[in-house]
This record gives sequence, C-alpha cells and structure tokens, in this order.
Amino acid sequence: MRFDVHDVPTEGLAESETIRGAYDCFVKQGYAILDNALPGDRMREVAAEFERRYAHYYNGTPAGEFMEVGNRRMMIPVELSGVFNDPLLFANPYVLAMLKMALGPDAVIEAFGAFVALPGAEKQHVHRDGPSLFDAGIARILPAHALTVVFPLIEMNDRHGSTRIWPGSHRHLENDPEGPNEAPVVPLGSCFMWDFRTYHSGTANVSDRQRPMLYAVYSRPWFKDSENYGRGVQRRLALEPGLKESLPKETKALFANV
Ligand SMILES: O=C(O)CCC(=O)C(=O)O
Repeated sequence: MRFDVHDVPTEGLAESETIRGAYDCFVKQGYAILDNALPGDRMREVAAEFERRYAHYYNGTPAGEFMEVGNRRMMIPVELSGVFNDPLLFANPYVLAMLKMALGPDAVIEAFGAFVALPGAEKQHVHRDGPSLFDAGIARILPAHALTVVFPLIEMNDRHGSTRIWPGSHRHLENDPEGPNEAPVVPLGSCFMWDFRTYHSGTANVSDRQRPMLYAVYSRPWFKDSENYGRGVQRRLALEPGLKESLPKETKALFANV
C-alpha cells in the first residue's frame, strides 16, 4: 500500500494519521511506500550526481568496493558527502517517524549505499535481507529488528525494473513464490521500505538504462548485519569527515554505532 505524505506537516508526525496508517501497513504487510517524501527535483539532482560519481562501477569492468547481488546487479557503497550528505535522504522526517515506531527510539542507521540493476539484468532471486533472528516459530510474530528503505534514482517500473514484494511474508517462515505479490511503480521522490524479513526480488531491467536506487538500512542498536557485510567486501557506511558532529541531536543519534 502507498501513502502520500505531500501535505503532511513534519511536526507531530507520531500523531499523523497518514504515518500511523503507513506504520500499520508496515507491521501487517511488511512494507509501505511513502509518496512525495522528498521533492522529485532534488532526487533528479541526486541521480545526476550519482551518475557522475559512480558510473565507473558499471561502465566497463567494474572495479572497487562492490558486491554482485544477481545477474548484472550490484550493490555499491555511497559516501554520505556532497549532495548525498542530505538529511532528507539519510534522516528523512517521514522515514524517521516510521523508524521510531517500528524499531524504537534508539534506532540507528546500519548501512547506506546503492543497488544498481544494469540494462538486461534478469529477475533476481527471491530473498529477504537477513535471516530470522530465531530458528523458531516465534520469529515471525516478533516486531521488526531492521528495515530497508530505497529511494529510486530512476522510476521503478516494468521497463527499468522494480522490487517485487510478497506482502505479509515477514510473518512466514518460508515464502510461497506463487503467493500474492506486487511490483509497484515508484517515482522519484517516493521511497519504498520493507521489513528485513519480507521476501522480495528485483525484477528484470528490460530497458537500455541502468536502474540505480539508494538504500538505507536502519536497525535496533544491538543488531549488526553480518549476512551482507560479514565478507568485508564493502563498507556499510562511509561518512564525510565531521558529518556526525555537524548533525542536530536527534539525527546524530542515528549514528550512535559509528
Ligand atoms: O533491485 C532491487 O529491486 C532489489 C535489490 C535487492 O533487494 C537486493 O539486492 O538485496
């Protein structure tokens, strides 16, 4: 389900009906889409800078810190500097309000980077971002311990590809790939968030353009994603020197583990 936050004032978000509705959807369906969480124009600037800074990863032979996450798909670190050093991205007020509800007041940022699906990328394997915390039935009724938020840098659609999601699958121990699923259209300025346990998969990119999207992972403060970063290929977070110190108290708290 999607929630348009365009006219939602950023004060008192914990009481906002829209944010409460999005949180309810996140708890029950394991995902939510927030439309107009950022100005589309701002995201176009970010997308242009992304191309300038990171196109060398996918033009020619990829080199540097990256992980292959499927056929013609990669995950790369994005340094929070320049245009990426923008609290609208890593501490978006709407996302922050959802985080506090889903992960508690001490939620931290765990990782930041980008997924890129190159032209011709086939559909990705269905996966969740990490295993259950416990190998027991209780795992599926627990509240979230981590979540992923993506910000498309090109519209997610059936040509560029999108992220197919299996609503409610965070409450299942195994996923039924034939079960109800959807691959939403997500424009620039919207963000798509899912519980770490929710099954999902990037769909094929049948266009001739690469499809980058920024991702941010947030978690409860005691959680460390050793599944995706344990191999030590890629940094989870790369910050411009002095970034943390420059932030106001509430935002700085997101970086408590850095
Ligand atoms: O490319 C996508 O839409 C999803 C990527 C993803 O979930 C992953 O690589 O873990």
